[in-house]
Amino acid sequence: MTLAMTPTITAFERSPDRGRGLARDMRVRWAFEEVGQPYEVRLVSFDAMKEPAHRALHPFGQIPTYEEGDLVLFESGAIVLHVAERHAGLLPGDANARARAITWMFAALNTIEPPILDLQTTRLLEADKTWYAQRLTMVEDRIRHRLGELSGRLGRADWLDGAFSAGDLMMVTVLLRLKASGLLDDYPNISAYVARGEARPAYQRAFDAQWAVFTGKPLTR
Ligand code: GTB
Repeated sequence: MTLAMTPTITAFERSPDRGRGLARDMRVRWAFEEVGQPYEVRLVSFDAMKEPAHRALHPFGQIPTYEEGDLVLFESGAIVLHVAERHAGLLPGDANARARAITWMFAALNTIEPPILDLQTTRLLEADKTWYAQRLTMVEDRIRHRLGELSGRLGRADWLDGAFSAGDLMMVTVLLRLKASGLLDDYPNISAYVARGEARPAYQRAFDAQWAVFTGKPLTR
């Protein structure tokens, strides 16, 4: 039976972040851990991701992918939503609350993540341009603008809409990419929100699993 199958996802054989949880398999691993679904991971090299066998799973030659019987998915948001819809624990039972949690998933991916990706592209690929400093300021301002809005909505709440949901899972993984930049420091409620996500046992199990891929050994906490 399809539901009884153990899903397999793909992840970097050697992640550029050295296993620090920033690649997008992390959000899928975290979702599996939250709902208690065992999963397998097939590691792929950068070359293998561009080969026809992997492109048959992922048209853009990226990770993560998801395979469960004859179902193949790509896009981390779609995979997390699939996991959340099929297991209890990541989406509320009430139909309106469920729709709002899914809205937060989209907000994380479509509204908060794009300027964060712009920041990384700017730093990695545009540092030698004459306009680098202006571009950096512009992109950082856009991020601060969104963080201010998010901070205002979150207020003193623990999570974005009642109990922890797939919306929070997605938002925390997106915000984590900003942690090293220091940009979160001006928003204490967002920093605390991210820390609450990281403190969840399911997050820690997921983090440890992808850390072990890179280091070959478990993390000592
Ligand atoms: N929209 C897609 C999704 O959400 O699944 C984006 C998938 C994606 O960008 N995958 C990246 C990839 O496969 C890995 S996560 N890149 C290889 C390629 O495109 O050839 C992006 C990522 C990579 C590395 C770090 N890091 O080391 O800090 C963080 C995030």
